[in-house]
Amino acid sequence: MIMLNLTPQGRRLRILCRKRALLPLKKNSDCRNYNTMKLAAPSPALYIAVFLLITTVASIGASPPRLMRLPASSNKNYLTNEEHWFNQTLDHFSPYDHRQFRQRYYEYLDDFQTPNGPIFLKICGESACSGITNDYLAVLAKKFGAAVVSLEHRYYGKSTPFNSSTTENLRYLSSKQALFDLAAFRQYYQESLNLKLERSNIDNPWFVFGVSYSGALSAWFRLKFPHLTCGSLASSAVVEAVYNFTDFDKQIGESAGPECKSVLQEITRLVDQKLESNGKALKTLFSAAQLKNDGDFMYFLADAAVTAFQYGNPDKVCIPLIEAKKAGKDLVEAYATYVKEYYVKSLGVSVETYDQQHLKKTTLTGGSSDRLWWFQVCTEVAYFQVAPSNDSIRSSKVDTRYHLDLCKNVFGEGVFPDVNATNLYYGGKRIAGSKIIFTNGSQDPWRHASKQTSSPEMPSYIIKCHNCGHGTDMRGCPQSPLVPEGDAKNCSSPDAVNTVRKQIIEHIDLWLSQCQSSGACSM
Ligand SMILES: *[C@@H]1O[C@H](CO)[C@@H](O)[C@H](O)[C@H]1NC(C)=O
Ligand SMILES: *[C@@H]1O[C@H](CO)[C@@H](O)[C@H](O)[C@H]1NC(C)=O
Ligand SMILES: *[C@@H]1O[C@H](CO)[C@@H](O)[C@H](O)[C@H]1NC(C)=O
Ligand SMILES: *[C@@H]1O[C@H](CO)[C@@H](O)[C@H](O)[C@H]1NC(C)=O
Ligand SMILES: *[C@@H]1O[C@H](CO)[C@@H](O)[C@H](O)[C@H]1NC(C)=O
Ligand SMILES: *[C@@H]1O[C@H](CO)[C@@H](O)[C@H](O)[C@H]1NC(C)=O
Ligand SMILES: CC(=O)N[C@H]1CO[C@H](CO)[C@@H](O)[C@@H]1O
Repeated sequence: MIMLNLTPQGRRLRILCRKRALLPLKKNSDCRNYNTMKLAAPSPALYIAVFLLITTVASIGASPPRLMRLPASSNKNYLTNEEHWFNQTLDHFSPYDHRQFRQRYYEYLDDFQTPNGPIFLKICGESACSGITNDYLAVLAKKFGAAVVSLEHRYYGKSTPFNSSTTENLRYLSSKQALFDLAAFRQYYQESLNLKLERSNIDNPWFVFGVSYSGALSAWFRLKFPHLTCGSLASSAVVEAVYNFTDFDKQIGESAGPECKSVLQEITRLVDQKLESNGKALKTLFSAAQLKNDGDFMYFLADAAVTAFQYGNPDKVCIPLIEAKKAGKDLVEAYATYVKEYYVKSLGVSVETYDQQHLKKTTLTGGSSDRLWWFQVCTEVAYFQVAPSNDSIRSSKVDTRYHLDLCKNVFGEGVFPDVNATNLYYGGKRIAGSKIIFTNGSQDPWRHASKQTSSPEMPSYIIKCHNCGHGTDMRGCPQSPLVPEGDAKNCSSPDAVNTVRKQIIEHIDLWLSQCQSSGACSM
């Protein structure tokens, strides 16, 4: 019943043991042999024994909303973008509903030490997953002789259960369903590999990885399915659902520094005034006349600055604005230039993604991840990026009401996030997991929704440098455009990144070997 196509070119599975010079070598072997583990208690319910293989040409999705905006637009940025598919359960929590949908995944086996090497599950988050990105995970896969597999998040990209995204159709879009997808996929893939290798009841050691929302999924996967993975790297993982996320704006102020912050605040004051006197001309200046709602417009302007800090490009926004201030130039015009030239043109962010009229559209298009992520924000995690009452950078128009109105306008009456329930389910910053590495970038506003202090078996590292943003450990600096293999040489302190990477390698090495010696992932 299972059709396998693990090695289409037949050349990928290697028998040879590779040297991994960077790992401390133990005993007298020149490569660690991660023995297979016996499955502790295979749960038949988890096994998905069906999948189909369809070849379609990969398309590059539109830039995702709010959290991650990384355009990985060229093929050299991927280890692979050859698509594979399998049939996933639509509702994991209903005993009556047996509907399925096609979920897309990728596999990269070039570095795999067959048959017993580790399997790295790279979790895809809130955007189309167009392949396995060539970030620092590529380096880790080489070092550990690992296979890399990656599953597209349900509803995003081509893994769409329905042909439109009405609020009714979005009811199975949640992190809880997504985690179960990963568990089912993990079992399916292991089974496929065993069949391919003509063996049964064997588990390779698995390790999960993710950045940002998928970083949270990575931590939560280890929390909820400890028997299915030896450990987790949760990079810039937003594990705490936050209702009024005022720390976000505060961090932007800290990342900007006093001089840049005060210019940004002055711009917000001027913009707020102009919005009252001649809003239309103001919006036209920013080429954003389509944003009829003032809140949408102010959110757009706030996000344009945020993105520079979040992805390690603080100088792109601060230097021209500070210069304009010193030269006595029109600050609103200077900011409009930054927004149009850098945020829209260079980063490729579309003004439309801020337009609630656009967010209401339920037809499936490349850009529909905006609506999808907002649905997750409006139902589970909030992270409402509201202006703090004192000393804020963003306009006070971007408040709690704005976000709640958006949720209601875009998805309908009664749609709002129950963050308490989310944090009750996962534990938030008090997550009671084990063998999870948390990493954060010092300049990243999202780190305040992450776990920034270590606890037993859950080390937390912060990478401190001028341009260390979201996911720096995996992606280097800056993160857009993507740096192949997460090269850290352009981080203002490569040492800060390399020190944390060394720790990551040690944890992975230790936990994989513990997995091996205990004979089960969960120990
Ligand atoms: C997956 O589901 C589709 C649609 O229901 C079905 O046609 C196909 O046979 C399934 N694939 C496998 C391998 O069972
Ligand atoms: C979308 O799906 C519904 C229900 O499955 C179906 O009735 C409808 O014809 C589909 N529409 C399109 C455009 O495919
Ligand atoms: C969020 O902020 C709003 C407006 O300031 C306030 O009314 C509300 O109580 C806050 N909610 C929480 C959970 O902090
Ligand atoms: C408001 O922010 C300013 C500047 O950071 C600070 O000096 C002041 O103490 C803050 N006031 C309150 C009430 O928090
Ligand atoms: C969420 O929890 C906080 C703190 O325990 C409480 O003050 C608040 O009322 C709760 N909110 C809801 C909507 O239950
Ligand atoms: C890294 O920095 C060098 C020197 O400043 C520059 O030429 C290069 O384009 C930068 N690379 C990236 C990916 O930003
Ligand atoms: C491990 C670590 O460096 N944690 C720090 C992360 O950032 C917070 C807030 O700045 C500090 O309090 C932690 O010590």
